[in-house]
Amino acid sequence: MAATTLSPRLSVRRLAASAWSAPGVPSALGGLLYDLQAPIGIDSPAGVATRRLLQDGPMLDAWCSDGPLLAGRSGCVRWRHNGHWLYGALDLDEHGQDLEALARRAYGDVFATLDQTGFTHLQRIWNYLPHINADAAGTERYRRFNAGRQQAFLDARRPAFEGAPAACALGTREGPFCVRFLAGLRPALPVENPRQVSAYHYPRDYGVRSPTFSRAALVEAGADQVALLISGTSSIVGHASVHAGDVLAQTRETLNNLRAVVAAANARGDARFDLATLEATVYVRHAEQAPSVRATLEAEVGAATPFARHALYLEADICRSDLLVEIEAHAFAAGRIDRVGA
Ligand code: 3EB
Repeated sequence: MAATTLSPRLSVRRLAASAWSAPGVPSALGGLLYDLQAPIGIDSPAGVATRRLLQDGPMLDAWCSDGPLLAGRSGCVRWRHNGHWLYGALDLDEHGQDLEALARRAYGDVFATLDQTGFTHLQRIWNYLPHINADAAGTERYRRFNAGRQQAFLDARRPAFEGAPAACALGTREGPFCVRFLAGLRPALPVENPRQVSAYHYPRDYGVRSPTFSRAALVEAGADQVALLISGTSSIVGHASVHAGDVLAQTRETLNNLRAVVAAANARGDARFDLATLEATVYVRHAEQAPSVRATLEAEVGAATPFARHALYLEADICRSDLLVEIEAHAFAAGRIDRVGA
């Protein structure tokens, strides 16, 4: 295997959607566009229906690396790669199909993409499900999604428990079922949160099939950089949602969980991550609560920190109906991953 120092560097650029066609950005592997209908021109990424809060103008996260890109399709997945990193996207209209079957097929196509391109290892997955908390024949749609997702991992003989990729799953109020993913040539190192039961071990009260994700992933990002990719993080302690109905207490508990994940990541190598320098995406269920969520984050983390200044606030539903806020984040730091320790 090639030395990781020879890999081109992976980076994320958080941009106004209108900057997609700016110099440099067209070589992005892909863009996660947080808006359903941003008119951003030729070859623009398909958006997800998460409305920006507190500030105007749709944003995107461009996942970038160097070198010529190869683009292709595998089933419903559109992908681009540079020989080191692959970014894929799919958008499916349900047309009344069962979400469990749809998720199983979608993830089947994700794994077919990985098999066909040789990018064996998922690093991060983003899921956007219309009406995530709605009931479908007696079962919440998120739970149906979990059943189809886990089955697809098992179908493909991929780690559905320990070793699952970092992920998030948010609810949209319109638009298709969307999956975005980043894959690479080496496995990410999964990181769990000691304050929380691993999601893949949640008890059956949360659905007969557990969610398939790790709390975070450490990734060798090239040029001796390590990326910390933190999954959607919410006000869950153990396996229970806490502070029902209190969005500010949920925000503070979510920060406690983020701190714990950062500490767990820092124990797995010499790269040093810090809550204050994470680039965060903050999903808020009720748009009118966004100003007080922001004020709480600024009070807790510091209004002048990169965390507070770069945070992107989006309207979305959270995968449990008692959760009002969820935060995901990424950061890059110089260092190496300790795959043996801990
Ligand atoms: C949680 O901790 C909150 O189903 O992929 C967070 C991150 C959550 C990812 C997923 C769900 C997912 O259980 C919800």
